[in-house]
Amino acid sequence: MAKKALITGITGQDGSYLAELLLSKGYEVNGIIRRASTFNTGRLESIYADPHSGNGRLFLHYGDLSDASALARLIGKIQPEEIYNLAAQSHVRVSFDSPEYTTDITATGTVRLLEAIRETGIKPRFYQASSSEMYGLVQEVPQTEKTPFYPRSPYGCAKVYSYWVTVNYRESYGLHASNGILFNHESPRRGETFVTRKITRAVAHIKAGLQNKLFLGNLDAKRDWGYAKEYVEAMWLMLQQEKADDYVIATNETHSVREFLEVAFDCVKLDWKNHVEIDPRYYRPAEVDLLIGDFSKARRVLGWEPKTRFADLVKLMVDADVELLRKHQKGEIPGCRLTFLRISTAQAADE
Ligand code: NDP
Ligand code: GDR
Repeated sequence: MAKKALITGITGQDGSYLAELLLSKGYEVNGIIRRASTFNTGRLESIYADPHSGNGRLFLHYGDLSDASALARLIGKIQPEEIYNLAAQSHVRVSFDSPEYTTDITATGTVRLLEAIRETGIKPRFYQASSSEMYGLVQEVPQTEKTPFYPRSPYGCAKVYSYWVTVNYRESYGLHASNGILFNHESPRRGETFVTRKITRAVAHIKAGLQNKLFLGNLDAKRDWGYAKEYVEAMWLMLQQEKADDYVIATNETHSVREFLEVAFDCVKLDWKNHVEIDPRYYRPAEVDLLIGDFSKARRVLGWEPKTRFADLVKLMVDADVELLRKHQKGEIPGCRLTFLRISTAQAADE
């Protein structure tokens, strides 16, 4: 019998990479998706098979982290051995505009899921997508599993709650529950309003003559940027350990947004200074200035370490956006496949 996993946030950047990883390891993968008026399963296109073909091991179910009864029903029905909680309102800037909603999904959503697990009486292993945003205002560098938290946004505060409630359910109920404290991780699948992808998309458009200016906020912020595809392996490794625990996943390198711009524009032989303008709209009421993670515990216990370093990551993302734009311009993005997927996932609701 294939091991069963349940992923919340499967349609996001990390969810799609994790689903691919688990399928490659022989798992049956179940994902919770939200009903949306627009199509939100694009990142799963390459791994989705029509459930009627009988071949697929990826199953999508409608649900929402705001809907406790649906969560309990799904967990009871699927009986997963592993649950990965990746769903969140994950945009830090947006969390200042929608603090209550962010708290409901990114904080309370986690305890809803944990309670749903308790209600069903099964004992799956549980992964919580914790974040380097919990460190917020710099207390020490590099940040480790022992560095105190000082969140600087409603998002960061919500993630601190989820971190602690995960620890609490581990200690109170003996649940195998682990926090991955992941530092920023990026890829060609990164959401288009996060700064890295915003830059690499703009680079492709500017190079093609479709855009001239790129408006950004704070260029001085420093982040520890890694490659998402490698980070989901760490999530899986955490749930394979005999004992649940909390781990920093990072590269132990930090770079400013300005450095990201320099390398990205350099990939297509352009000077970023000719194209970037500051728009204070993108400033945050409170900023996280410096993140750099010490992943030595993950290396020691999980045998995990990052392979893709900063310049290679930037190049990989620029190349992907240049290629994506080329395909769009040539009409090579297959529309009919998208329609097919939309129909199939709609049918998943009737399971
Ligand atoms: P994304 O923003 O790409 O994906 C978020 C996912 O959550 C999407 O699938 C989204 O669905 C889903 N979601 C949002 N709201 C709800 C809801 N109310 N109910 C159910 N699902 C919902 O995030 P990433 O893949 O980048 O990140 C994954 C997780 O890891 C998040 O929790 C994020 O906060 C955290 N994290 C991310 C880091 C990063 O650098 N990427 C670093 C550290 C932590 P839909 O497609 O419908 O919007
Ligand atoms: P972050 O990522 O807030 O670290 O959260 P983001 O890419 O949004 O910002 C990184 C830094 O860039 C600065 N910045 C801009 N950011 C955006 N989005 N848009 C801009 O125009 C812009 N200009 C400058 C920001 O001020 C910030 O300092 C991400 C998310 O994936 C979280 O879910 C996750 O938990 C953390 O990473 C770790």
